[in-house]
Amino acid sequence: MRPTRAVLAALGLALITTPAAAFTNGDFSTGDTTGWNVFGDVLVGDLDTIGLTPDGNDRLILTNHPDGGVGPLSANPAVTAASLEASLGLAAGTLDALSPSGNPATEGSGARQNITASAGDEITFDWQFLSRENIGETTYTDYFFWSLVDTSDSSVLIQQVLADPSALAASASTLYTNETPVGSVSYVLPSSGTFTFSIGVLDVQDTLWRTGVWVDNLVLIPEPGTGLLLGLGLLGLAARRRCA
Ligand SMILES: [Ca+2]
Ligand SMILES: [Ca+2]
Ligand SMILES: [Ca+2]
Repeated sequence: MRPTRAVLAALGLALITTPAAAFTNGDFSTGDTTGWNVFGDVLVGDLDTIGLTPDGNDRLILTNHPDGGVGPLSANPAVTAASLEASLGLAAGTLDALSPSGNPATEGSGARQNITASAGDEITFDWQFLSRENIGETTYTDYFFWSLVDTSDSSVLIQQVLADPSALAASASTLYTNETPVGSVSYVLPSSGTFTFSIGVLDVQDTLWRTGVWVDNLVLIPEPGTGLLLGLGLLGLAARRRCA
């Protein structure tokens, strides 16, 4: 049976509005870490998990606990920086090199997920960094980073520290004394492929004075032209068939 113009138009609209690929469970609405490989102290929970007032929205929470008498928030403690580096597929020395003070990363936690995407697609996500480290601390520079590595040749697209104690201000958290504002990342992919997206939070210099991070709303936005052109192409095909 020949497809009707209406069917083809609907297909065209679907191509315009449906993302080509996406993060699995990027909003953590499953209430767990489905779709993610996690290492160390990582769990899904609302803001009360990190000592703030809950708002009904689950996030991915990563910490570098334990710290003194405060244990991990999940069933698992933070792992050594060397172990985390290997688990996230990062080159040896990456986590020391990222340390804002240059002092060594000691222990932490992280998460990773592979995504397939095209050049021009945009990765976006939200985050917040909370810590018992002092505001402006320059020795024990606990930090939060994200990384994108091409799985085909292990080339690094970006490895970036998103927060450290220099960005802290006072917090109302019952678990951490200081926090950053909520941050948002937006990154347009320069190439197509399959990429390992990873995030992590590290203790630096010692394993004390805890830090926690939440991450949420991970989205892969298709490059605007692709879907639109496909959709318009199908509409054009439908129109031509109708006239034939
Ligand atoms: Ca969420
Ligand atoms: Ca620790
Ligand atoms: Ca620390």
